[in-house]
Amino acid sequence: MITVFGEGRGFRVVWLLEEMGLPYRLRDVDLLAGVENDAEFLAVNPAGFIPAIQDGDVTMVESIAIMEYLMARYGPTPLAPEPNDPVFPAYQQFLHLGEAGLAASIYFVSGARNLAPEAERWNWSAGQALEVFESRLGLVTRQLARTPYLAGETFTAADISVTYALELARRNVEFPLGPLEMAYVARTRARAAYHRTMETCHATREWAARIENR
Ligand SMILES: N[C@@H](CCC(=O)N[C@@H](CS)C(=O)NCC(=O)O)C(=O)O
Repeated sequence: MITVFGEGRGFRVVWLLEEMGLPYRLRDVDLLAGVENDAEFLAVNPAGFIPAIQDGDVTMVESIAIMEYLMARYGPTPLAPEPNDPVFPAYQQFLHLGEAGLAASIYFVSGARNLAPEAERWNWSAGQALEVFESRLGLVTRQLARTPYLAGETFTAADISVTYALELARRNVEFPLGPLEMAYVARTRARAAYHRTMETCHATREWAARIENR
């Protein structure tokens, strides 16, 4: 049984597990309450960030690396096109751009806007992170003008990676997504596995409901 520690970007991992139909359990990690007293979690990830997984003897962090591990170990799966598939380069690029370009940047904008002291909310680094997010988002928009999914005609793990980042931007910093991205997110969110993921990820669900009813 695979254990996923923490939501946040763990949402991607749970979504992938749901898409692949693999058994797992989600173990809550409350970052806001602080992890210093959560000895079980700190034994898994002494650095204290989420998500982490345990799969038998395997312990891993980094949501994209975890997804690649799960697809390689328990695939093959259409969520990960083969290297000789013409869509593979786009798949690989957007799988990583979803975290390294998009989520990693907007996460710090979100921290500044939602957690920082008032005077720090619009600081220079948050502005730089927002610019990085916007420039990378341009690549997503360009691709979505050509194809319904980031690697072409079919949904892949790159869409899990990027959808998570777009949802984070929309919910946490009220980033105004354009019509192509809004239609794309509506498409990826319509998947049955996304709905099951939302059922499991109660903290994400509650946070999303609070924002959407605001
Ligand atoms: N690149 C990592 C980012 C992990 C990350 O920053 N997670 C956030 C929550 S989604 C976190 O644990 N933040 C608290 C911390 O870094 O101490 C991934 O994709 O898993």
